Amino acid sequence: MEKHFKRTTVTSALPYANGPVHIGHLAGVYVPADIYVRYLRLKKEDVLFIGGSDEHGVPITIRARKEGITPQDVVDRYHNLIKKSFEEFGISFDIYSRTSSEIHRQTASDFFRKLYEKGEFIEKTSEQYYDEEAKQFLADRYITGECPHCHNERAYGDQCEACGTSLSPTDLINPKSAISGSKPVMKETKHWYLPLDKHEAWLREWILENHKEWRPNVYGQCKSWLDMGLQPRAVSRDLDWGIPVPVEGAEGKVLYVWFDAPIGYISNTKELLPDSWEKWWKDPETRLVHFIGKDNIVFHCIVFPAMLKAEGSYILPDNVPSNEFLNLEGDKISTSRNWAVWLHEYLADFPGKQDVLRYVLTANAPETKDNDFTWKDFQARNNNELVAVFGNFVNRAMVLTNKYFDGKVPAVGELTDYDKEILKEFSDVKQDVEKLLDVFKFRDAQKEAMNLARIGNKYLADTEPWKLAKTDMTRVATILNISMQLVANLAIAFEPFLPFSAKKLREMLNLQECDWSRLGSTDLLEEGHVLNKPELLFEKIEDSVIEAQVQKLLDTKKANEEANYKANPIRENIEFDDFLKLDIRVGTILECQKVPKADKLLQFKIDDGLETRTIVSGIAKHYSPEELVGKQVCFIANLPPRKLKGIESQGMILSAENFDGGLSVITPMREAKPGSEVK
Ligand code: B3M
Ligand code: ZN
Repeated sequence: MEKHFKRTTVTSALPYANGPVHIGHLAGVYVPADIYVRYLRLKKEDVLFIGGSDEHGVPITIRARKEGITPQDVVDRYHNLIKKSFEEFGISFDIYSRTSSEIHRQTASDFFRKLYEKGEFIEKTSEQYYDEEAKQFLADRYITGECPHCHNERAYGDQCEACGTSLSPTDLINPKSAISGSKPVMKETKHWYLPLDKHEAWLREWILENHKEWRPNVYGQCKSWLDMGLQPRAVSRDLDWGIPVPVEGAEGKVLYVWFDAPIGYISNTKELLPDSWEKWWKDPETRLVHFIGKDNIVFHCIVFPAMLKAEGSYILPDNVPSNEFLNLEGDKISTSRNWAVWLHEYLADFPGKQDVLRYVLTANAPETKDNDFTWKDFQARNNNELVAVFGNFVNRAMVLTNKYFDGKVPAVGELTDYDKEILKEFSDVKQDVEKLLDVFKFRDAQKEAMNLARIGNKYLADTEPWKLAKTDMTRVATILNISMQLVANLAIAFEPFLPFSAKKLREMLNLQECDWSRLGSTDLLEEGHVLNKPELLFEKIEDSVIEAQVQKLLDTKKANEEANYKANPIRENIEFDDFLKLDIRVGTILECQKVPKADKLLQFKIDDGLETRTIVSGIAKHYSPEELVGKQVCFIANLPPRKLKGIESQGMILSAENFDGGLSVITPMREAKPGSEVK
């Protein structure tokens, strides 16, 4: 039995206020959340849409340090920029607030204290890296050193960006403090932990048994976390930016950003509705839905629910629709590499074209797998779909009605079988779109809505009213009445997806209100209804405009390459004998397979001329096993063996690393005998 809810609280992930927002944010979280909320509002359901900026965390302090300003300066700048971008794109939050607000500090502190008093935390002392010069503990991101897997010398304490491996600071070879450059020492520190292991049993049942309807990517990620077994998680940090841990003996410690950020949803609701916020968070008849990106799944499906449950008075999320990632022209979007289409820049280049981007991002939404945004596809969808299908149909129907009936909706006469067929096709549209929106299938839902315009175009092309005008005006009237009903349906159906264009279309149609309940009706416009002047809804985007955008990205790529070259200059000369110490050989790959539970690693069996060697290499993100078997590679043959995920690796396969982090395995130009020396 489906549960009945009285109201819905919709949240969308709080973006970090350490940079502007880009198309990946919009596609992954904010456009789908906005479509959903607009849809519920149109159905006259009680819904609240909560957003805000996430203003704590280490990346913000790093940015502040780099620019020589305070963390508060950083978040003030970006919070305002982000807020404005969302407004401009029609993301219709009921509130967009921030986690540096006083009400949030209060709410998060109270939340922590309640868990603390209930005995829901455990306290643990551990050793962590400490910078004696700067006199502070070092967050993982503040420690750099050599990656133990790929030997990149600029790996961070939490991750090596070259090979993608997750690290902990103690894994690094030759760790260095990013603050003072000194070698950090180990020092004891006390923190509070949420014992997730104690929550495992109910989480298992709640997700794996009771929420099988969650998207497969969400369900699957939760399952793999739960199957690995949950561990206690620290909810405090040694840092000078954040909400102070509100208990005694916690000087210099703040709440971990992932502890306070989701509470931000609650604080922002409180800020908006000081007297009635509780029913949106505590009434079992409220449905809570979190829109997030895939890197936030564990926090929203496991950690935050455990916090809410431990607190005791809150409801748990009913669904957590999470998208995969959107790439840009084949590469991962990256703020630090400026590889993105920033929303404020898009608007400067394409003023008034918010809906075009909304349309393209939904049509190409990364709902089930990572997808790619390309400017060519953007142009094609604009020109071939919005202009040629949607805009063209609306324009033809309106222009013809103007021409033959003076801008008044004509009377419908006797229907032909073909008319009936057409009318039948769009009578199901409401049900079809709703069915898809209810299960968060936004791209298919938008396709259904677009189908109305396709039907309309075909109808006009098949009936050719302009040819009948001389002979049969009654027939022309019927055709244009049906066409205009279709146009009016488009204005309703697209309201959640393309709010700006839907509004413009309603104005052209002289329709005051958007009545969703009447979607699919064939009498939306009465006979004699006076239309306003038609305007173009969409316009063609020329090649030159697209080329300019592509050029902008090429320039970014070039600048990144130059910057990288500067950051990685040719190293100082070495002795020839040092080179001779390296034993590099050619080998032929006999077998290759993925290493279970390590998404970066491949395990090889390599013919090295004498015997078969096992080598483990962090290139799984760049090559599939099938494309490597039978190929020749170059590898270092005289490194001491080391264990990766329990497998002993006897050597290191050589790859060229592109400036953007892509890897390209080195192979001899002509086939060489396995075991040949490379010199
Ligand atoms: N700021 C991470 C992110 O933007 C984080 C989300 C918080 S949601 C409570 O991906
Ligand atoms: Zn590495």
